[in-house]
Amino acid sequence: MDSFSSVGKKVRLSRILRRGRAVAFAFDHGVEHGPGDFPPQSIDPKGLLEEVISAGVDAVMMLPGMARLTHDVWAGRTGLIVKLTSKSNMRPDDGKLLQSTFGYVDDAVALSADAVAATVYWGSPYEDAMLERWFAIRSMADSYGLPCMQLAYPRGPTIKDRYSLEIVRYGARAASESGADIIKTYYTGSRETFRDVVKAAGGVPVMMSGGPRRAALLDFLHDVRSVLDAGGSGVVVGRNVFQHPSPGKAMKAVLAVVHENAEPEEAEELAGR
Ligand code: FBP
Repeated sequence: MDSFSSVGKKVRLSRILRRGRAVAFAFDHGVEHGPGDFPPQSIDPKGLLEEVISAGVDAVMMLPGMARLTHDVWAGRTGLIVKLTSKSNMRPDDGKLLQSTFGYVDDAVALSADAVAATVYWGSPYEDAMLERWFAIRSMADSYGLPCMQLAYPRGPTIKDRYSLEIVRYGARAASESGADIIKTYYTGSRETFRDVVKAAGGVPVMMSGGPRRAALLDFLHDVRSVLDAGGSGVVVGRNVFQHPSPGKAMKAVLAVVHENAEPEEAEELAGR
């Protein structure tokens, strides 16, 4: 018989991954990069969330404070992933390879989260501290039946190219061996290489991390298509949506690729309309 918490985890996961796929909106940049990341059309948190939620996004990922501020917009309309670690960009360089606690699993439960998320910088000089934090979150989340997403981001002095296949798949494998229920990681630049990342994760759903805004939305939609063709489960996207002149339309295009199997060109038309 399943335990209560494994049932809870399955049910919550199904609120985020629809038939095994999802588009989540990454919205923690106000801390990670600062408000300068948001162009004028995206600076108002509630207005931006209204656009992406109306477009049909499966879940929003944000820090506890932002979830509290905006609950009247997201409640009952989309999944909530509460991210429990972060860091500002104002830190000196040697501190940028560590994320701090930004809330607790209790806060996520209180906010009615469907999942929690935490970053691990694999290869960081602070890898040990980040793993302590990860396992504290993961074991508490397990007891509440809350799925745990790991932002598996290899970065540190030994890592020459954080987007290379060897490094990304190492991070993905390490994430699955550390008990992640969903892995969010960098795109390796091709369908073939991303397929190896998905294989290395051994069955844990792998979602692409959006990354800096691509020159054209169409380029980004092609990346998303390749991730799906490689067996990936979708995308957690921030800048490629909120830095687009029309975030709601960009989100609709991404959703069309992920959930309707639309070709990128066809989906892009939706963003232009
Ligand atoms: P994007 O789609 O904008 O890349 O968002 C994903 C994300 O992981 C955010 O959650 C986070 O704020 C940001 O990227 C961190 O980016 P980096 O550490 O590479 O500057």
